[in-house]
Amino acid sequence: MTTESAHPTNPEADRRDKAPGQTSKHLTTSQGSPLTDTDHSLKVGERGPILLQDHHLREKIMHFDHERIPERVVHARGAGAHGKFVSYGNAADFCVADFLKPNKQTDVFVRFSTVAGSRGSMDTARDTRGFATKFYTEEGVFDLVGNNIPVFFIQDGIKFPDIVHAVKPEPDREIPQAQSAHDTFWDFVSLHTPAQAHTMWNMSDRGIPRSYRMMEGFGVHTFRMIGPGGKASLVKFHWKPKLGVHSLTWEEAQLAAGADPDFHRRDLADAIDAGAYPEWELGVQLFEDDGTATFQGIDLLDPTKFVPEELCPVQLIGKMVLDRNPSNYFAETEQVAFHPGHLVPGIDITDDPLLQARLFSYLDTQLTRLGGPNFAQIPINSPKNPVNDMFRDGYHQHNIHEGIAPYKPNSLDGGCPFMAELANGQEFPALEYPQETAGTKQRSEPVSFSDHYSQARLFYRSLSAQERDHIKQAYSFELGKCADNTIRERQVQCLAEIDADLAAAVASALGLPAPAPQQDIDDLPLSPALSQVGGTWPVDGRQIGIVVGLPGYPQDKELAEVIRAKGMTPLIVAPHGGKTESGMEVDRTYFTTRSIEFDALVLAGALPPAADAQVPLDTKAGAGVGVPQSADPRVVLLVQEAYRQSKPILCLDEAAYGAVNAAGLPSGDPGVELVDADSLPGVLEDLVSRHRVWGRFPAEG
Ligand code: HDD
Repeated sequence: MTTESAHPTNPEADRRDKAPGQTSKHLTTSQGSPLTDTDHSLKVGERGPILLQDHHLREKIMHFDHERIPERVVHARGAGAHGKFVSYGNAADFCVADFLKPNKQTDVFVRFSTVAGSRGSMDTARDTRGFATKFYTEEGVFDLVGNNIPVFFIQDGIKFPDIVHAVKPEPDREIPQAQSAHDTFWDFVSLHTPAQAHTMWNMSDRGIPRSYRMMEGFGVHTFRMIGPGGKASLVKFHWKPKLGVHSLTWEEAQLAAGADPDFHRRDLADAIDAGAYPEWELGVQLFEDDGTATFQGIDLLDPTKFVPEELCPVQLIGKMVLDRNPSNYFAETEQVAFHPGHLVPGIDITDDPLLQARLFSYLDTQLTRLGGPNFAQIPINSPKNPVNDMFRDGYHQHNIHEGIAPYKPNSLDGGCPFMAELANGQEFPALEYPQETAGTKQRSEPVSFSDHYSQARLFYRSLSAQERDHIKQAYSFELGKCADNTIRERQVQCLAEIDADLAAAVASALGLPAPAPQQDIDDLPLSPALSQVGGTWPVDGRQIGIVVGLPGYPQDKELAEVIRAKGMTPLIVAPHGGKTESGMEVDRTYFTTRSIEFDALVLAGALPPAADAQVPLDTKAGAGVGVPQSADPRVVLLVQEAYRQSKPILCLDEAAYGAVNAAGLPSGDPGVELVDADSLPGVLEDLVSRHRVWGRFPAEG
């Protein structure tokens, strides 16, 4: 925790304090002329018509009319942050990239996103998340434009418009927004079966991350790294979050979509404001570049395949910390333009046909989105090293180029600029590996791309029983939203090729017969690393709701302090706004909050009984005779939701336990505990570090 704050639990107030606003002396026109009035148009008399000569009016409205730019055709909804990448130096053996030299520090900007929704859609949609990183290296910009899922829907970029048209809202009524739970999506993916592995990941908990801070990132494709002496290796990039990989429950995701559609955006910004800077380690899986682009039977050029970590461990080569929020969303997060072809010497592409098509798409899309070819001059996109590209003119040209000879060769500019020299011992530019290539021009699918099911099966079977239950529920929900029975049947048939039990559960939820598999699918060795259950992780920035009545819990200040000392963020939740008796600001009221905001609840002191709630209450009495049996219905709802979402609920005394009873929770349930003030911090940290109380709801199958 490093940031000093005047409002430790209210980053919103801090943000406003910090905002510098406009700094010049006067309000001016865009040409700099001082203005004396911006509230009234120039009119004939007090109540007469407006004059066309009112330049300030026309200029102000003209600029406003053009404030929006086209949103990204995919990944329109996103959140960004600045940070630093520090290299461990151990990649220098296999990659000559300057930013991977020992202890080298490089500025970065990261943009996280959903894929399908529009710019104003909710953060918690079930979807893949984009994880795009811009490294401003001394050798130019390197963009790692990845996702939080290591496989992709399609194997060739020519199918990208098809998958995107299928998942986007149906074109007649433009619904549903930001959802894959509709006919056109499942129509396409059940026919185009290479998509089955990616959809399986989407239906898993990975499709609804708890936080951008708790997601892995993957480069997806195989890239090529050039080492000293020109030795090439093939690599897959990984980002490993310090906080572990965690997800929402489906109930939380749906609740947040209404209660806080900006859930992930807010979470990232709040954590950075609170000094809980998110961290990831960058890792690579390294493969020999022996000309086959194959590893243990996996075609490394097929982007629908991943390489389990058990077969090829991830070597960690550096660490990224995000420590600064953007100052202006539009200028930075909206205008940032990534491109998988923004590479630096030492990192090159491979023949993955999805990657090759991407190389065209990302340049092309910016022409429409950012209004011309000079988008690299927008500050967030500009390399931090000198640029001398000899490109000239075009819309939004910001540079005033000197000289008269922007061409090569020239003599009028003394032959400048000169070409870069090869590094010592280097026989070819480290940006362009001299890969041999030959073949017949053809449109075809390689045989090694034809297995569409065995990795989906490997993924499903590697998960815990609870995670598999979530997958069954997700398919049942999504296909349950499809109107066309043929599409449902066809997708359930695809599931039967993956796992009979999964197919049977989903078929039963849809009221369909369980189909038999029609293909022989390989049983690949399982990959326990894929499961998110088990283990403990740091609790930095986790939100703890301290639920109190008013005037408050006598030791609420001390309680908040011990929670903050553990790196978590305490939030006082009280019946109404204001302060508690000890002077703690109320962060959330019973009216404004829902369980989605908290990773755990601490119920402290006597909470208001139902009678105080001004709302009739029909509570179920639970165990614990002798303590209050009723509570404010909004607290009851909070407790019940937190319970269903397998979150810890700790009560500091018998009085607080009354809300647990009123919520009808079974006594002695894991993670619902009566604890004393001394043991609370330890118990809370232990429970929150496991992300959820997994033992509360044993899996069904
Ligand atoms: Fe893409 C944006 C990731 C395949 C075409 N893509 C975009 C973003 C991410 C990805 C993270 C958002 C970047 C940002 O925050 O600005 N895309 C991927 C991954 C893919 C992938 C991991 C497969 C492994 N994409 C892909 C294909 C194509 C595109 C095959 C087209 C042939 N993607 C685009 C795009 C976008 C984009 C249309 C929209 C906005 C933009 O580029 O700048 O060009």
